[in-house]
Amino acid sequence: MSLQEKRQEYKCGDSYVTLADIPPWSKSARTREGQDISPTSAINEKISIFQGDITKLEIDAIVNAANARLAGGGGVDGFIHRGAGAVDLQAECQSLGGCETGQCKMTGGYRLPAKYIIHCVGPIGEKPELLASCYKNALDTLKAAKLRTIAFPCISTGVYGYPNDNAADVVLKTVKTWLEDSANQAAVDRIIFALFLDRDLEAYKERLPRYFPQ
Ligand code: AR6
Repeated sequence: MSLQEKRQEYKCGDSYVTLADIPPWSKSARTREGQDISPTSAINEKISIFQGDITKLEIDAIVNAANARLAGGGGVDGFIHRGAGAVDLQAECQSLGGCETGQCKMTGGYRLPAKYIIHCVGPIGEKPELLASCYKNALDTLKAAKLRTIAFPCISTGVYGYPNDNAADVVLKTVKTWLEDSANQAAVDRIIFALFLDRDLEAYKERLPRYFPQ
């Protein structure tokens, strides 16, 4: 199926967002913060922030903040199931036998603009190692599948109650560490932080210059 034909099938119609619409962090405004740390210039090409609905992104994979039964639910999980076409996605999810906290499983994207969904089960409450494990496992899964673009919602910070600011620190540290491995860095084109709420946008804007100085 050509891209034009696939676009006709998107449940979101023509409100999809392409990678070309999302600048990398390297093109975002420079700030004076964090200048005592050496610039992470190559890595800065590989990350972006995007405020909005993750289900609109026309990229290789979007991450779902799922539950252990992979049964669908509210929050971003609800958006993703509706955007994919709930019946088809639910059938594939049911065949997977659930997923442990901190782990992930991949499915097709169905009628989403994204080709695949990587379903991560985040911790309930503040458990930094399990949250970090979600992000690392999703990135390893992306790389193993030879996919190159991915977007993450703020896993666990909604229904599962992880404090937003502390989660942002865990996420940025984990992603930075993953990207510091040169094979990982070469394997991906873009890691997008899809931020739905203003408070998360603020948390990331405040921290990005510290973790990824320009
Ligand atoms: N795009 C991007 N981010 C979104 C969207 C969206 N369309 N919608 C919500 N968010 P949550 P959790 C943000 O509660 O805390 C479900 O019922 C939201 O603002 O979706 O990991 C599952 O089935 C928040 O910042 O996930 C599980 O049972 C973030 O996504 C449980 O909730 C995560 O909030 C998982 O809870």
